[in-house]
Order: sequence, then C-alpha cells, then structure tokens
Amino acid sequence: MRAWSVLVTGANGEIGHGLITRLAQAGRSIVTIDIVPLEPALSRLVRREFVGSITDVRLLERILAEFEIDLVFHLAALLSTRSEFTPVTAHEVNVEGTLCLLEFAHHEGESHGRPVVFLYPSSIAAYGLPDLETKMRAKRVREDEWNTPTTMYGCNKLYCEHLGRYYARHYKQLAADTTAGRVDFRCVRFPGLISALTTPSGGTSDYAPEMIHAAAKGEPYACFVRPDTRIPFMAMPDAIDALQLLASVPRERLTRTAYNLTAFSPAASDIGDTVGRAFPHATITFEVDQKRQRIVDSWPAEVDDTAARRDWGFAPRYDFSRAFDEYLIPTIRERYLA
Ligand code: AKB
Repeated sequence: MRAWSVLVTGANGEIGHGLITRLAQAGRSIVTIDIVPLEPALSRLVRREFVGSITDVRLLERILAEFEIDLVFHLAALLSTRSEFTPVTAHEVNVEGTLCLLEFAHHEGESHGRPVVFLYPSSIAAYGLPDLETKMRAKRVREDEWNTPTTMYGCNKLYCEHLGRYYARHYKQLAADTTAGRVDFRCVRFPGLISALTTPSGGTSDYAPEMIHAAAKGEPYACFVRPDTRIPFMAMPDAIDALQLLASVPRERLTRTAYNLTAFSPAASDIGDTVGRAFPHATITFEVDQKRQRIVDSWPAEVDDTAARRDWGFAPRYDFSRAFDEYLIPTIRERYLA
C-alpha cells in the first residue's frame, strides 16, 4: 500500500496553522516547506518539515524522490502591502515559486500515475476596480469581471490562476504525447481572512484582524482605511473548511478552475463598533493611509460566489455576527488572558 502524503507550502503562515491541525486530525501524513522552522506545536503534527524556499528546485526534487504526494496546498506568498515594497521579490516568490510547485506536482503525477490535486489560494486582489463609484455600482462581482489588478500581488495571483489552468488543461499541447491533466488545479479567491489565533503580516486587508487583536491586547489601534471602506471577509475556520471541501470534490463537478468565496462584507466602522462593544476599553481611531486606501478601494465590496456554492457546496458557517460572537471574540479573549 502506498503511503500518500500532503505537501503544505508556507506552512507557518496564517492558513497553514489551522490547516495543518485539521489535516493531522484527519490522520493525513503531512510534509511542509517554509522559510522558517515550524512552531513546535505544529512541528509535532507533521511527518517531515523542510526549512527552505519554494524556489529551491533541489529541495523539491528531494521531496519528489522521498515522498508520494497526492495533494498540495500551496500557501506560500508575499501579501499585497509587502509586495508593493519588493515587487521583484514578490514575483520571484509568488510567480516563480508557484511555477516550481506546478512543475513539481506535474512530475509527482507523472511518477505515480494519477493526478495531483493542487489547491491554490488566490485573492480578491485579483480584481482591480478603477474608482470608488465603479466599485459601488459593481455590486457582487463575478470571477471574470474586473480582472485588472493594480498591485503586484494581485497581478501575481491572477497570472498564477491562469498558470494553474494551463497545467490542468493545456500543458504542452503541441507535444506528441500530451500530458495535460497530471495537475488537478483548484483555486479559491479568498476575501480578507480573519483568524483568532494568528495575526497576518504584509497584507492590506489586515486592518480588520489588527483592530481586533489590538483591542484584545489593550493596545490602541489607528485603522489605516476610512470608516466606510467595505471589502469581503471570512473567518479562518470557513477558509480551512473551503480548502478541504474543494480538495475532496470529484473533478467532474467542477466547472471552473478559480472560484470566488465570501462570507460577509462589513464596513471598517462596523468592525470597529463591534470590537468596541466587546472590548469597552478599546481605543480605535481612523488615520487614513491614502496609498493603502487606494488599494482597498480597487477591491470589490462584494463578490459573487454562486459557482462555488453550486459546484461544490461551499456554505460558510460564520456570518458577521456569528464570526464575532462565537469565534473571534471568545477565542481571542481566551488567547490573551492565557
Ligand atoms: C492581502 O491583504 O494582501 C491579503 C489578501 C486580500 O489576499 N489578505
């Protein structure tokens, strides 16, 4: 019997934390790559941890030689704010790194004779609306609308969505022996994610999680976007559920390679008010950073996730109230009291 393993890149990041815990609970053998060592609590859950870069082809060849991987969660990325300061490095990690992983998955599929399911988190950053008026008029944006991102990160994500579709459907289409389909590429466009357990770094949707965590720690927070700023968000457990669900669905059910996902679209002031009620001593102010504001204003206020709901039964458990009342506030409170 083959001992299949799942590969998680960017394992030490926000999504990796929750995902590894869930995969371990499901009894999966887990191999990870991250540029920094895993936290001890996560490290204990994995079969093998590689510390290194996803662009290190020799490292990937080693994994190819040692493990039979049937599922990849490619989470490693530089987020939107960070990528604007280092666009060339962002391209290297976000695009060249993804290309290395797609090649890796293709070779894995070739060597064990069945497609490797490749889960790729894209983002609402793949959209680029030209101005606020258009954003307000656009309402629930569908996957193929407004694909004109203004950030390096958004350009990287959108391009990698296409790279994945290419590997899945058109790889080496002129070769005598066509080998497309060894990679079963499946992508979700995540909204801003909010975790109770970790704080993100380098993103532009970070104002929401930063506000909540700062309040719980008793620290003042100056929100860098206007109070009326609205983009979609999702609680981390729903993001992990979505990745696991999409990974498990029979390929015939999928009509697309990239799916929008959303759960709720609060204004920044709604988040501030809710946090203020939960932590009455919180000091939340608004000090707009015009440049970061422009990025958030180019992202849709709402996205249409009909395709994900229809094709593979995506249904988030947490709306805005439940996310705060049943997940974020109690978990964060406990975390900082401990
Ligand atoms: C970011 O802000 O860069 C990310 C994202 C929206 O993908 N959280």
